[in-house]
Amino acid sequence: MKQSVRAGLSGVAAAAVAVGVAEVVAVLTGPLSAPLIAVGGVVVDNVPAAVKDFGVQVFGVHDKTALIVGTAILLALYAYGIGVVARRSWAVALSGIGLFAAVGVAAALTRHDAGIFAWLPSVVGAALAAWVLRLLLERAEVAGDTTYGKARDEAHGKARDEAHGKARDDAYGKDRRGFLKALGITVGAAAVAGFGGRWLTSRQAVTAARNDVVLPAARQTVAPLPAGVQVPGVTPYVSPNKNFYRIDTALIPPQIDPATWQLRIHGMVRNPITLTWEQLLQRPMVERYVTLACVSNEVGGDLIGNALWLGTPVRELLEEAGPLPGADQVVQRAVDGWTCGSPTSALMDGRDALLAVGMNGQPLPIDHGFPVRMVVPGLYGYVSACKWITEIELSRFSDFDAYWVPRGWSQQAPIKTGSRIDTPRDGGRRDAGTVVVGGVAWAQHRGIKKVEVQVDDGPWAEATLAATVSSDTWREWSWSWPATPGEHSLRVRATDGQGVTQTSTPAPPAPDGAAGWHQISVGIE
Ligand SMILES: Nc1nc2c(c(=O)[nH]1)N[C@H]1C(S)=C(S)[C@@H](COP(=O)(O)O)O[C@H]1N2
Ligand SMILES: [Mo]
Repeated sequence: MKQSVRAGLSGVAAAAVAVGVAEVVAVLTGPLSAPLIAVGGVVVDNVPAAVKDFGVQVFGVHDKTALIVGTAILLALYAYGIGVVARRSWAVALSGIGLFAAVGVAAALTRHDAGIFAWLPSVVGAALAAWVLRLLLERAEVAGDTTYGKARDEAHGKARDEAHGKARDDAYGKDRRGFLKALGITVGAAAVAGFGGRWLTSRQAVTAARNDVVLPAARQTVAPLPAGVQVPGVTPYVSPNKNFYRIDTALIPPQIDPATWQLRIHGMVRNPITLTWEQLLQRPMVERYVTLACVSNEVGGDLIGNALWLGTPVRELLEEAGPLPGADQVVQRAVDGWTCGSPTSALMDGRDALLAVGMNGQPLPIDHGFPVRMVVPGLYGYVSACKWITEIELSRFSDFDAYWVPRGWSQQAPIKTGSRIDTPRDGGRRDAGTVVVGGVAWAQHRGIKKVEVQVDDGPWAEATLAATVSSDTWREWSWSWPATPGEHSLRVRATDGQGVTQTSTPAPPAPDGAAGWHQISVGIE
């Protein structure tokens, strides 16, 4: 192995130590103070919108994993370079490591929960990395020609003299094995530290507090689901919590202990209100099925899900607070500083906008906003569904742009009518004869009046709508297709409760939601 490669790998191993040790320190200083997470968080908040949209499109709900892996790869390349440079100049390498620490510290200090020790993980990690790099380089150079350490000189003085001799070969072989072993041990230790630290952090999560939550009974419960809401082969009418799509900017979901949670309702109101968790739970609770949708959902995509939410009506709270004239925007702020803004009118027009504490009979999952989030039928998530909410501020659209608005998304974004074919799958094959085509259609708060399917350029055929519980959820549908052999394309379009049919003109998700008809290809044999 070439000396420079050994040096590069030493750099990578040292970086692994930095990251791993930082995770352990972060157990004490807060999960967002670990450099990889802190830097990733800064990237999330600052990358150009187009890059992030690309990330969501390509990686969907795995965009966070992709970001962390990407950051780790960049760091590995950087560390490789530092390792190589260290052979020539230890001073330059040290500055490189210092720069790594500085970036980590800067990122950690800007995160929302930054405590006074948020800088510690990066600094401790970098210091240990420098030490480990030095040790590894000394080992790496044992078989080389540059100037590291007495050990090398002793081992090699002899070997070099017996040029091309067996002794030298042995020394090289032993050195190489010794070096690889040292490298392996270092990376192994770093991994144990990293995953151990992360595991300890997750144990500190509010999981225990969440397990202790006893949800209040609802003042109005929903009737049991009617028979026939579900079409066989179509996505479940109610999305289980563990499969429910997740979209947010949080690399680690905020950990909020309900005991310390508070909601402040303020801004342009007559009576500012502060609610504790206990007070919130004492308010009247209702149960409602509401289908959430993400504005990033592509035509045919799966960033949409339906759940039974338990929560208190937002309208009643707002009425108590008393919005002042002109307060046309309700800004919702999460504990991590993320914001969204909904029209005040939408929250007070009688629809079931909820401050939700329960999802499908469970306390909100941590990923979905524990302990409290907003759910508003008919508005995309980024303008209404604030998770980990701690503030409601009455404001004006002309005075405040929420998180996604300066990033190129519309201030207001009602959910567009949509429909999707779930069965058959795109590219699927079936035997000729009757093929049941099925899927979902949604126009939250307007309801679905009609779904139609078109085969190739044939006439539009009306599908059978499944039962539903309200206009606020999606609706399943099916259509029996007399399928003939050949390659066919199937298209779907829905008409909402107001009689408006989905436009055929495609639109990308930005700035206010994708449009166009979902189309699939099916081969009939
Ligand atoms: N605090 C916070 N709330 C948030 C977001 C976020 O990034 N941070 N993302 C919103 C978006 S874009 C959507 S689509 C919904 C998704 O909710 P879910 O993850 O529970 O499906 O949450 C909304 N609430
Ligand atoms: Mo979203």
